[in-house]
Amino acid sequence: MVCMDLNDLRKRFSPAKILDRDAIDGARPLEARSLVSFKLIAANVTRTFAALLVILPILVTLTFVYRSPNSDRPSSFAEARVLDPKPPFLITSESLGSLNGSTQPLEVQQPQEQQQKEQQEQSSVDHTAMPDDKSLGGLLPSGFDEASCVSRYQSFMYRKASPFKPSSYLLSKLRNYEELHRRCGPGTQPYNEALKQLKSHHKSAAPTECNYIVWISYSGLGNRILTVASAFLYALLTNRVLLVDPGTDMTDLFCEPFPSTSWFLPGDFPLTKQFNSFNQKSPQCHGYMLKNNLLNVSMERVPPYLYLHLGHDYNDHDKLFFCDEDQSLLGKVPWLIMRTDNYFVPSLYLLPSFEQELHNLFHEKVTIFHHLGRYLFHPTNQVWGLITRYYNAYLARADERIGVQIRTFEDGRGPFPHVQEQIQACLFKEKILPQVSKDDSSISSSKNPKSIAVLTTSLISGYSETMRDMYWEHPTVTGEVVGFYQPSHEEFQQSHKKMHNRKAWAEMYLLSLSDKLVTSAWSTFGYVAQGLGGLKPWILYKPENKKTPQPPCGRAMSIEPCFHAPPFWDCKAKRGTDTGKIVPHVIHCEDISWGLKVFEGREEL
Ligand SMILES: Nc1nc2c(ncn2[C@@H]2O[C@H](COP(=O)(O)OP(=O)(O)OP(=O)(O)O)[C@@H](O)[C@H]2O)c(=O)[nH]1
Ligand SMILES: [Mg+2]
Repeated sequence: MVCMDLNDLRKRFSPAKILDRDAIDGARPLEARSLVSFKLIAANVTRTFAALLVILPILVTLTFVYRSPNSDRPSSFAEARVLDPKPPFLITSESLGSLNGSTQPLEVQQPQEQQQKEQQEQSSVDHTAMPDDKSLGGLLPSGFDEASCVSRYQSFMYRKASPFKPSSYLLSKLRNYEELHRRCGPGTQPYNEALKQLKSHHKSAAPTECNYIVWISYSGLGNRILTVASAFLYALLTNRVLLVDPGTDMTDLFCEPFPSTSWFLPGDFPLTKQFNSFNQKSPQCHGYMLKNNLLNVSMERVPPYLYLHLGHDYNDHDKLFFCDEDQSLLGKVPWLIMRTDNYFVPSLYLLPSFEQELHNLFHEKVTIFHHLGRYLFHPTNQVWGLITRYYNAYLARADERIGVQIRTFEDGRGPFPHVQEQIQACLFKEKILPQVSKDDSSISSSKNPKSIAVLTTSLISGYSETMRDMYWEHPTVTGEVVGFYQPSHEEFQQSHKKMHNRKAWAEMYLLSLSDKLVTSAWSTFGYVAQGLGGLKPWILYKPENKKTPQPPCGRAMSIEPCFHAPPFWDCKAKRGTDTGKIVPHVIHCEDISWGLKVFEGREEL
């Protein structure tokens, strides 16, 4: 294992330049909010005037005024605000349409018939000309029934517009992939043909029209989101079709991402029963076969399927997956069955055969999970209900939203005083929150002080409660008011429970809607939030020996997740090497010195 001193790494980058980047991360919320307000208000105004035109002729005059060149439609956020006294960004049940924790439209009573009709009309709109913001810059395809997955086309109302635009090459690659998935997905003739190979028990595969990568559901939810994204990128790079094992809860959490087909592995897939027993000693395991000379790169005849063991405990033979020679062998195998709990994307960059394509797909290298995550992961209506109800109730009205994700890997439950101290030290030192004043008698003169909503997520409630009490008991030195909100405290991981996982997903998503984000080292839960949000978080470093780390936190170098268990192998020279030093844009992570992450390069700072 190659370790690297993080201080060495940090010293290489200038803090002054980091500040410039802060400005980019923090600059969007007003723009996004004004856009939402503008859209909702514009829609309301249009409807109201249409009705008034029929009923009251006198309003014709007003209509003229409205249509006069100077008062055409509200052209800016400021103007829109005047028309709508409601806080900007507050999404009403009307605008949410059929969202009610169910995939069915809301039951609408007689007097609301008109409203229902409008909703139906809205959901049958042809999206071929979807506006850029609604389609997330063209990432999202058209052709979905909106009501079945409300989050897909409503996420833009809650998110800041991404500062990163997907490349046109990525967009065309996604559209081609969707076509491939439609042609080869479950139930199609090529799929049935490929299945025959699995059922035939022949030792070697005949070429198939379509090849597949099957993702086995494994590990905590944060890890699963990262590994599905990794497997999808691998599918894009190798022209395979990604099929997702639904496990116990994947269909309850995520909508279908590809139109007119399914990414879920059908229930009768012949290998599903073996998923649990696949391991590094399975006769079909890629690493096992290499180790026992049952497979070699010059082989013409390959098995119909291979099991890829890419979990954190994988061995040197399993790791040969990350070598070009092995990729050319794997390319001939119709079915690859993958189990991983790691975001392995950074190491794909180190394969010469993938490198150029990755550059073409992602001009901004750090946006891989950001774009693929926004493209793939749409909360189901049940989870979207959890997200939007919480957002509208507690976060929508704040002037600034801060996300703080607290995950400890200590023995025992906590709260731990050294972690409490660390959180506070980080928030103050980095000026994420204002200090509290010792002078309790000082009263803010403003009737409407700036409000900051802090969304905390943690398995326990203690940390958030202490901070909340502190900001209630003392004024801030700036006069700002600070509220703390924590949606759940599940006490411990309970992955077998539906509502537990729904809440975990909702909380990752809510964190991603923050203006600024603080995450915990080592946590994939935090990586998902930062990646979806396009936020460079402050990372709370992992405490050692129950002591508050110094410094308590540091700014991440990029929004990309960290690959916790990368290989350290030079495939060409066939010897160990530090894979964090091969290309400038794949370096060691801030929170795990032996991990790898994608980084833009010096210019990013
Ligand atoms: N609701 C909620 N659940 C959490 C929180 N932190 C951890 N969990 C639960 O614990 C699981 C932890 O697994 P991951 O999602 O992979 O997150 P992680 O921080 O990388 O943790 P490990 O995988 O256990 O190392 C989550 O999926 C949740 O089930 C939290 O803040 N809120
Ligand atoms: Mg994890």
